[in-house]
Parts: sequence; C-alpha cells; structure tokens
Amino acid sequence: MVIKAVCVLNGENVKGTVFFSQNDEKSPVVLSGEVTGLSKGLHGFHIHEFGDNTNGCMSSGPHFNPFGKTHGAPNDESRHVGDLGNIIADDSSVAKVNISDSVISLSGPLNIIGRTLVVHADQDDLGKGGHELSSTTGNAGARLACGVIGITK
Ligand SMILES: [Cu+2]
Ligand SMILES: [Zn+2]
Repeated sequence: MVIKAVCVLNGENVKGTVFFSQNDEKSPVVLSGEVTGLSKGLHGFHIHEFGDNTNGCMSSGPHFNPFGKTHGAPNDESRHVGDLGNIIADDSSVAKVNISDSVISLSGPLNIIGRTLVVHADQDDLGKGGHELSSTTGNAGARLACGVIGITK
C-alpha cells in the first residue's frame, strides 16, 4: 500500500511544498516539490529529529540520526538517516525537489512522518568541508525554512 506524506515549508522568505511517496516499506521514498525564495546555488536539505517548531526551526533539534552515525552524503554508508544532501536553486530562486532515498521511510523505525524537513542557507558540505561542523551538520548554516512532515492521502 502506497504511503504518502506532505511538508509545507515556511520561512521568512523561503516557502515550499514537498510531497513524499513510498510504495511499500522496502521501496525508496520519492520526494517531489518546489522551494522558492532561495539564493542561487546549493542548500542543505535534511530531516531533523523532532516535529517541534515551538521556537521555529531551531526546536526541530539535530539531524535525525537513530544509528548515531557521522553526517554524510545521501549515498555514503556513514550518514544520518536525515541526510538528504542539497537542493539546487536556479536563477529564479526556485529549487525543484526530485529525490529518491532508500534510507528514510514512511513507516517503521525510520519513519520520518512527525519529524521536520529543514532547508538551510548554505551548502551542505556532505561531511567533507573540513569545518568543525562538517561531521554534524555539513556546516549548512542557518535554518531558512522548515515544516513538520504529515500524513496525507
Ligand atoms: Cu538541517
Ligand atoms: Zn546530517
């Protein structure tokens, strides 16, 4: 049975909607959507641990990391479950989201529903930037917009 979820990203200038779909628990989760209001270039894109936005995006905590691994690229063996890499904004400040990820899930222990999707100000260096934050956040900078991932039909 297909499971579907949606996230409305809200920030001061950055907005977006991202749809999630997974055909069954063993299949990749497919993300599609659009984020607007971004500076041209790469922006870190993660699932953070908590679906708590009481103090804005800061309340969502660190990257969702149930296995206690080091931050990395989506295709790395060592990655947080929440590490989705970067989205890329074009000249018109729009980033199309087209991601298929085989680590996150919409059910079971790696379920991301109820957690927060965050878009960052800067590029996620995928753990390789040599900055002290590279191994935890990819040094992706401020949290420009976020939203809690919810169940949809
Ligand atoms: Cu993040
Ligand atoms: Zn991470």
